[in-house]
Amino acid sequence: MMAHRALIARGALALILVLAFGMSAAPARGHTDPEPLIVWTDAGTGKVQQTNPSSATPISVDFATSDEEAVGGQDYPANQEGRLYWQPGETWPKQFYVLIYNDTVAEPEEDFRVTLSNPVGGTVGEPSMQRVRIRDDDGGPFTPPESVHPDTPGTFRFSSDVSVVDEDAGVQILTVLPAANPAEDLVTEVLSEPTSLLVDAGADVMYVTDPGTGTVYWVDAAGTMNPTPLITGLGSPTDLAGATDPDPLMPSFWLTDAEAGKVFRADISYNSPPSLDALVELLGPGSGLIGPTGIAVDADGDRMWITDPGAGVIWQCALDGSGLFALAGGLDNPGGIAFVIPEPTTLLLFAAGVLLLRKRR
Ligand SMILES: [Ca+2]
Ligand SMILES: [Ca+2]
Ligand SMILES: [Ca+2]
Repeated sequence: MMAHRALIARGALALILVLAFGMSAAPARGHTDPEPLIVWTDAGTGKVQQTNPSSATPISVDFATSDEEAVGGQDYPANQEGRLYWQPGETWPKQFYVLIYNDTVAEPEEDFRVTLSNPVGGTVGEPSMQRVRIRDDDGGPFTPPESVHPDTPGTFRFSSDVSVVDEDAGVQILTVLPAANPAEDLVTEVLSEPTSLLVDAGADVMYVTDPGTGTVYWVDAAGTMNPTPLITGLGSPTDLAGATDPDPLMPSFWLTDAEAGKVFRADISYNSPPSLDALVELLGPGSGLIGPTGIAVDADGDRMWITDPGAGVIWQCALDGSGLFALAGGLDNPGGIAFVIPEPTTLLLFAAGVLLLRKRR
């Protein structure tokens, strides 16, 4: 159980690209394609959120000094201030410096503050202020500062709440971490531990697993989560995979239950609202699975693959669970899995080469 929980936490952030015709609630705009959205689950906060990857804009925040025991103009230049910018895609910390004056007075340590304000594209979190403690070099006593370590990820904040600088150093470097581009809640309800998402763009429906409560919910195109779960009573539903069945009125998806060691197929009826028509256990204890987590489905090829960190195995079987065998074994901790169709690079290069030869003639 504990092992499974750790595995779930590791794979907690599931990302999925929702194509234009999918879950966007935006009205159609003529013939232009609507912007895609990135939708993800966050098991830590219990949220299902979304953002438009094209909407990222520069973000920025001000910094400015103010006195404590250290006095601007005497111990350091007064009113040192500026603004830090992050362009879209820049997610790393930025640094700036403040200047220190060296005097000849024997004195105890002296602090001044540097504070963040006026955020654009995010909010200011903790630590929003860094105390700079000047250590005297003229024989005065020194008391080291006590540091606390608040950190509010996703906000503008200092890398630490306090730093020490020698009076004769002349300069102190401070580090600020950026806010994340803002996301909006797709689902307003907070779930226990949402992990995996599956989008059925054709049906404008999204499925969300919540291992914390052993349920699978569904969400409509407007982001409204049906309060009645689609599936309940599971041990720890971890991952979903699917492809619409040839019969569009009876689509299915496949899911793993890491705690129960099972793999299910869920058959859905798209009446209004969608409902679970049948939950079919395809693989369970005795099949060899120990703690299946990730799942990928190739509906055309009638195969699926399952990661099993408990067994250290990637399993392959038919979509009905038959013909199970270990495709790969001896793995340390296999987690996510995806089905990829490689592009025919070799063929394209060959064709380009032929064109080149013909031109040279
Ligand atoms: Ca001084
Ligand atoms: Ca001095
Ligand atoms: Ca001094």
